[in-house]
Amino acid sequence: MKIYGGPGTAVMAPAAILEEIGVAYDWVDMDMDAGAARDPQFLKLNPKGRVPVLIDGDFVLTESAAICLHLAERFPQAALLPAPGTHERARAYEWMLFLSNTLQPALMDWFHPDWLIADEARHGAIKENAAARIGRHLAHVDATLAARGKPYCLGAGVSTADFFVHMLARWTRHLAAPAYAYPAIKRLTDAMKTRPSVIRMMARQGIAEAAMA
Ligand SMILES: N[C@@H](CCC(=O)N[C@@H](CS)C(=O)NCC(=O)O)C(=O)O
Repeated sequence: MKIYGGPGTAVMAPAAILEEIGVAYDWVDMDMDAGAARDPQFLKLNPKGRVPVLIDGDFVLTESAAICLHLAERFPQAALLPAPGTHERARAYEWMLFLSNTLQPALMDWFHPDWLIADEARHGAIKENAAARIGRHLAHVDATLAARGKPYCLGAGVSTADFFVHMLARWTRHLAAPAYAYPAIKRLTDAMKTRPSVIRMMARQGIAEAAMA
């Protein structure tokens, strides 16, 4: 297995899941600021010009959430997803889809208003709008976790969704109201930060503990 990403990017969750499973993998550390995702060689792997990319033998897979789900299904012994066809499995999909198609894009709008509109004078308004959406989505995550009364998205056991929440929560650390301000999200991310897999992923990507907030 090989995974391409830049430290702290959307590779965090899949890489932590590789660590959790205990499978050996090569980490391809890309310099995102230098435009490594737009390098012609990399674009042959992922024409979308985004990380992460997983190489599983001769199989190439993109999209962070898809990689997490693929790894959980390929290595069922790690028990990162409930049994197929169950309501709990559907709940896992519900979490993964909400996180990746609602919260994650709002975060990308906050980080990259320039991807939406060139006029810098309007970037402040875009960020403000994105921050408001992020706040609503975090409040929803927090309320859902609190209502369940258990630390993880699906209850007592860790799943792919918890690795995703841990990753996206870190991305909010520079917002006025970061994810860690929400008690149930903080409980989840505190639990994730003590997992050896997450600690190994952070170390391998060179992400300092202090920067985790
Ligand atoms: N939908 C994709 C989005 C991934 C994405 O946006 N990755 C960012 C880093 S977090 C990226 O590759 N950006 C390219 C760049 O900054 O040039 C996924 O979830 O894998």
